[in-house]
Amino acid sequence: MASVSLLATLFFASFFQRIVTTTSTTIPTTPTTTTPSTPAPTTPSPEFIDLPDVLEVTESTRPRKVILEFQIASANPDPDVQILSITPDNPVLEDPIVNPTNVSGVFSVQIVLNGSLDYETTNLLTIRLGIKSPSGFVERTFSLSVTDANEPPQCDAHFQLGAVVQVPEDSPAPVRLYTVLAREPDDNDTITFSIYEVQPVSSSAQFHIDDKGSITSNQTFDYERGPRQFTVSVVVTDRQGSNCTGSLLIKVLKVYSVPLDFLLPSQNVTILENEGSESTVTTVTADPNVTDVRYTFIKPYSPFKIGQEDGVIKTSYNLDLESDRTLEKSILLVRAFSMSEDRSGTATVTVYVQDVNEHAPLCVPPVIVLTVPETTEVGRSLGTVRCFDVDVSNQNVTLTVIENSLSLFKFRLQDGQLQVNNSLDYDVADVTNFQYEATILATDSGSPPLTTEVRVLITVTPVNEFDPLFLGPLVIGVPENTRRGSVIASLSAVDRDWPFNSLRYSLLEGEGQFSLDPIGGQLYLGVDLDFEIQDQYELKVKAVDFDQDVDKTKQRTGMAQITIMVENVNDNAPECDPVSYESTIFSTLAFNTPILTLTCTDRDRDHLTATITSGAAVDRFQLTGLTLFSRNVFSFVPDGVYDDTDYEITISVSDGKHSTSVVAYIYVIPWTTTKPTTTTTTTTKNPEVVTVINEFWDPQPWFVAALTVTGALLLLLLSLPLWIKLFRGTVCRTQKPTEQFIQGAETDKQDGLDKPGSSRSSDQVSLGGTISLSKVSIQEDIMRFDGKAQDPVSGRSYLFNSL
Ligand SMILES: *C1O[C@H](CO)[C@@H](O)[C@H](O)[C@H]1NC(C)=O
Ligand SMILES: *[C@@H]1O[C@H](CO)[C@@H](O)[C@H](O)[C@H]1NC(C)=O
Ligand SMILES: *[C@@H]1O[C@H](CO)[C@@H](O)[C@H](O)[C@H]1NC(C)=O
Ligand SMILES: *[C@@H]1O[C@H](CO)[C@@H](O)[C@H](O)[C@H]1NC(C)=O
Ligand SMILES: *[C@@H]1O[C@H](CO)[C@@H](O)[C@H](O)[C@H]1NC(C)=O
Ligand SMILES: *[C@@H]1O[C@H](CO)[C@@H](O)[C@H](O)[C@H]1NC(C)=O
Ligand SMILES: *[C@@H]1O[C@H](CO)[C@@H](O)[C@H](O)[C@H]1NC(C)=O
Ligand SMILES: *[C@@H]1O[C@H](CO)[C@@H](O)[C@H](O)[C@H]1NC(C)=O
Ligand SMILES: *[C@@H]1O[C@H](CO)[C@@H](O)[C@H](O)[C@H]1NC(C)=O
Repeated sequence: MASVSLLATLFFASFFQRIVTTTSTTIPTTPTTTTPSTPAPTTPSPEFIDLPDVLEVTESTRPRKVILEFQIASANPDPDVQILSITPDNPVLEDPIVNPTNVSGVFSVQIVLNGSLDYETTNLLTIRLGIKSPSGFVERTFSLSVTDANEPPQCDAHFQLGAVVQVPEDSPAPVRLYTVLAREPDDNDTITFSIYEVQPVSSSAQFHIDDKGSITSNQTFDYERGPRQFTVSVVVTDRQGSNCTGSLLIKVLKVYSVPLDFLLPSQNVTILENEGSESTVTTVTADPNVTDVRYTFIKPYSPFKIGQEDGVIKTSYNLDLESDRTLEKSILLVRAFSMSEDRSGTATVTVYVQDVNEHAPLCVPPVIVLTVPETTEVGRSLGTVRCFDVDVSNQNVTLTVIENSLSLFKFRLQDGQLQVNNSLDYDVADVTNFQYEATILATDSGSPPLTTEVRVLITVTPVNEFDPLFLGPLVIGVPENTRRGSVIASLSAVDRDWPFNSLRYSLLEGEGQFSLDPIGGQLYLGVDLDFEIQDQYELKVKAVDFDQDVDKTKQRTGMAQITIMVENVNDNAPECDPVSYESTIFSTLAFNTPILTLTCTDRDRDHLTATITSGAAVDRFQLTGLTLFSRNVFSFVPDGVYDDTDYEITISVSDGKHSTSVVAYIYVIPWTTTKPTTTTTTTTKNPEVVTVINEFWDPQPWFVAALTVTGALLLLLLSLPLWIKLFRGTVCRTQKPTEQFIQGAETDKQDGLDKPGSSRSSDQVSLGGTISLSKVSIQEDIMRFDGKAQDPVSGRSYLFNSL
């Protein structure tokens, strides 16, 4: 600085000297001493014509300017006008210029300023002029009054042209650079200094100039980084606004000093977040040859601190990226400096804090518990799961549904929305409690990934969707002999709603005749059936389900029309009316001519068959259907074989199960030419019935009685051996009739009737085909015959009406 000031002062000094010198040289050193010439007697002496006494000239009048012009008269064609003296001595004027005018003997004289006038040094000059001519010498004096004018400040010429200073870069701030030299010529005027331009413009703020013209910079210069030269332009202004300008070129000089180097001038360090406070980040090391190195951060970084002596950078506190994202990257500038030597250096440490996957995703809601009806349609939303991850780097969360075997394919996720993917059918047997369980797994994108589970528990409530449906058969056959109170059918209906087939049965129509077990569906018969009276019943049944919906009142009904077909059972014996027939035929009656036809019916409409059961008649007659025909094998040969003429034919009419006996009395009229031939062909017409009235003997009652007893005894006596013989021969055969007897007895019992057909059979057997009449026959036929007798001689039997 001192040197700069000195330099400037020297300049100023030389400048000043030059001014002084110049001033001195401008002063004419050889004042002309005019010697008045003696004018010629013949010629008039020259004279000044219009020279003023006082001439005012402003000090700002430029040199070489004509300040005064006047005329002289002279007879001499070449008058010599001289400035004889100037008081004070000052070569301020040039030699006067004399020119002739168009008037003879009159000349014009011009006074020209030689140098500058200065009011401040000389404000009044006295000038002596003289004209020398052969005719004489004339002298006059006039005053030059210098008037004051404002003069601009005068700047140091060197500065005006552009001063140059060189500044070492290590100069401490504020740096004094230069003092502007400027002078105010006017006595009572002052000057001010100001900087009006700085190049580069960006550095304007750092330069200042004080009221003494001293230029300083309040910043240090940096040869490496900053601009290496600046131009500062200064204007010096007086109070009148006049100015002078100049500029200063500042050149920054590089200062060579040995920097303190780091082993690693730039480091990239990556650490993990949440490692706690005081965890070591890295160590910076400067030149190990320098012993007293200290380390410091150029500016403070709160998350980190540095060991002043060892250069170990540690964390100040636990660095958590989740709470402060700016920690991801920090650039630390470390300054190392030596305390003894004036050396320092800077290193850059870039610290990257890496995210650690510490937080599992957070899901809302944390669990999904829902109750939905089983009819919830596919695609229906069951809720939306939103998951977030607070970790900085792995905020992508993927959701997946994990289903168990039961809930497989039941649910799906679409943009976080849990949807029904398949029917949530309640009506399946293998769902326990009707709850579907699944898990939504939220996985973050960290490594290793962290997961969060969202439990999904969907309870499905039943909906009564299906009507009960009756299963067949809807037509039920029931034998008519089914007992009242027995189960005739088990109705069953199905219902696909779970719990399956929880149904109650009831009768809509047919109550009274039938009853229905509401639970088991058993249909009970409530009436006695009789096919012959009513062979069909119509029932209307109903099945109502229950407990198949959350709303217990939601029940469904299934109905069916049941037809009970009464099946016919052979439970009636054939009925013949009349039970006794009479007919008289000729012995020659053709075998294919019906004798009589039984009028028998069966209420069960069974096919009836008739069989001749009385032995004697079996080989004489035959039955075709219910029609009796003669076999035409009678032999009436007088004195030869002479058949009976009266036959009592017991016929059993059977419907296959039950039988009824009828009796037919056939009287055969022997024909003269009795020959079992086909002579009856002539009698194919309806036979003529001839009633033959036989005369009979009518003895006294006592005689009849006695005779009857005698006959009976005789007959008994005669038939005893025969009976023994027959009995032996039919021991085996008697078994059958016994069975028949038992069956018959049962049937009779069932029917509640007491038909003595059995005794008749036993009679037939015991009598060995001899004609006998059962009590019933007698009773039935009592209207016509009430007596029977046998001729003891011929053995012929007779029926008689005692009336
Ligand atoms: C100073 O200047 C002012 C105007 O500029 C003038 O009026 C005054 O007379 C001056 N004084 C002197 C001592 O020259
Ligand atoms: C005019 O001034 C110059 C110097 O400035 C000087 O040399 C010269 O003699 C002067 N002329 C007269 C006539 O004084
Ligand atoms: C001489 O010249 C001046 C101007 O140059 C003029 O005014 C004057 O009239 C002239 N005189 C004569 C006599 O020509
Ligand atoms: C330098 O001076 C300017 C203007 O006064 C100011 O804004 C700046 O802060 C100063 N710089 C320094 C380093 O003092
Ligand atoms: C100096 O003065 C002149 C004339 O008055 C003016 O044009 C110029 O702008 C001034 N310079 C400065 C830097 O003010
Ligand atoms: C540090 O990382 C930056 C950018 O990632 C790279 O440009 C630079 O070269 C690295 N420095 C070191 C010392 O590895
Ligand atoms: C330290 O000094 C040794 C020997 O004087 C020199 O070889 C080495 O380069 C120096 N190290 C540094 C970093 O300047
Ligand atoms: C995270 O998700 C966004 C948008 O969905 C995607 O652009 C990005 O690549 C994903 N990032 C990773 C690491 O998967
Ligand atoms: C949805 O159901 C379909 C079949 O119905 C199956 O193919 C698909 O995988 C299911 N989707 C999910 C996510 O379970």
